[in-house]
Amino acid sequence: MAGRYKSDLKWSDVTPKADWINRRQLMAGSGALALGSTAGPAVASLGAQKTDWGAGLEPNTVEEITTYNNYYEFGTDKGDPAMHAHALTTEPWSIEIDGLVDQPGSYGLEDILKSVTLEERIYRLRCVERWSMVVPWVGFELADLLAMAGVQPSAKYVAFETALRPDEMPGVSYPIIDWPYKEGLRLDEAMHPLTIMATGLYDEPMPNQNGAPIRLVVPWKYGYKSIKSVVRISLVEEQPPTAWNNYSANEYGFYSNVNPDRDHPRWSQKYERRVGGGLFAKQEPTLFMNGYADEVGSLYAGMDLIENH
Ligand SMILES: Nc1nc2c(c(=O)[nH]1)N[C@H]1C(S)=C(S)[C@@H](COP(=O)(O)O)O[C@H]1N2
Ligand SMILES: [Mo]
Repeated sequence: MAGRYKSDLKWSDVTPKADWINRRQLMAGSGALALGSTAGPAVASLGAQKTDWGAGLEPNTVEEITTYNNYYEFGTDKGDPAMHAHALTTEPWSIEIDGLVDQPGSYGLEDILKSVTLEERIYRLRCVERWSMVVPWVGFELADLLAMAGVQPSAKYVAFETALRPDEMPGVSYPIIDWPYKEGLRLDEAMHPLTIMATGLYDEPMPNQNGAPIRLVVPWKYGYKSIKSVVRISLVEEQPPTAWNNYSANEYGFYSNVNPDRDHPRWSQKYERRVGGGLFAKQEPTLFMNGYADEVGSLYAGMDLIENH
């Protein structure tokens, strides 16, 4: 498609050797940082197809990506998910697909994975809190999963829900948001080829703290739209309620497209800081649509993006 970034580079070609060493230490190391439930030095590579997405972007290290997280079900500190998310049971896993679809039902992750092609997608991730990263995700297009279920013409939006497991998620005993974590997209956003369901990163199964075994990734929106550990996908006619919008609608809009011109009521969104750059990392200008405006700008033609923030 037009606007794809062109390159033959894979993350392993552009990741400095020090990161490899980091990563090997990590994998040989503590269970808290284990990569997925079968983690350990013998974990098989996912063998994801390399793609053109993300050429020229240098990924953050696996250590940065797996130790600086937002996953409030496991605590609100950036280090909490790495400490606690190992308790999440990720096998077996299924996603309930319901609402306006031809084939509603429970879709086993194993079965889903038999009928999709895993690709590596190196994407920028921009959190509404102003930090950013670059992550080499492994996943497949959400459109492929929606096609399996058969979207009916009356469907206009897609709603997502994270697992709610009080026994495994220490964070849900605090009523920070109205659990389970919920998100939503307009159908055309969900069908866009940039929108993926990710099952891994750095060519390994998804670490629990990053949303194992399967999470949404929508790179042109603030990170909170990219809901983790998805157990339900509903095709609906009306704009669905979402966790952060319910919490504070003026701060967190339904669209949440990255936009340097629409400040958060409590801080400017003009700049961001890349995780891993050290205490004195310089700020960089926030990119409109997180740098993906060429691909997705047309989805919002004619819309007031301040009002529809
Ligand atoms: N279920 C769930 N999904 C979630 C979150 C969360 O707290 N719970 N945090 C969101 C936020 S605010 C961000 S920035 C990203 C962070 O993804 P990462 O930890 O893989 O970098 O996950 C998003 N998905
Ligand atoms: Mo975030």
